[in-house]
Amino acid sequence: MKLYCATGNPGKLREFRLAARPGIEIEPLTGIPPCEENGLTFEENAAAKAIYYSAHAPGLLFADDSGLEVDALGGAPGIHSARYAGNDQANNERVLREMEGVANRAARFVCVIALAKGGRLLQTFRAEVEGEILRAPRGEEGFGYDPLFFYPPFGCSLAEVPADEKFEISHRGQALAMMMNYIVYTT
Ligand code: ITT
Repeated sequence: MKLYCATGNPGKLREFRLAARPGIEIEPLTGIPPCEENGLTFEENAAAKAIYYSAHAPGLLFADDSGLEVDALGGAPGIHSARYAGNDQANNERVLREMEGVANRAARFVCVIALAKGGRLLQTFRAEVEGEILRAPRGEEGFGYDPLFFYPPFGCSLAEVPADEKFEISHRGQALAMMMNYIVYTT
């Protein structure tokens, strides 16, 4: 079975591919103009992307809306994570600046994956991973805010572990596992 995924983010795509398993191929959907993201929640944005892109896919398609929520910033950057300051480096710099002198470093990554077929939403899957915002970036792996995200059980940032180790515990890895179960048992 081919499972289509829609994303313009190469970091996400690398991680999506780790969800492939015998009998289920993960195939990027390309060449479709980007979808507008006007929703107020991760669920609304993930659903909008999956509905839009699945109308152009020959089978099941999923899309992910995800981001970083920092408690001391009232949940920002949240759904604005991708474009908080313009690009990954500027986004990280902005979070570090806003967190200067702040003692409460609690944060989480959130991922909502929406699964759709032929322009119709089937289901959404939400997962989160808890961590802390570092005082300086650490590591070269991953993408986005990974260098700032300290994950206590690993004792390092998510940019200091290989993609498959991050995927085992990450918001995206967990949401994809939920989606895979749904596909195996209900479609
Ligand atoms: P698509 O909509 O095309 O999939 P996007 O990057 O615009 O790509 P989002 O709107 O969902 O996707 O924004 C997600 C942003 O949240 C992403 O660009 C990162 O800045 C951040 N993010 C999400 N998951 C992350 C992760 O696993 N590690 C680090 N940063 C992450």
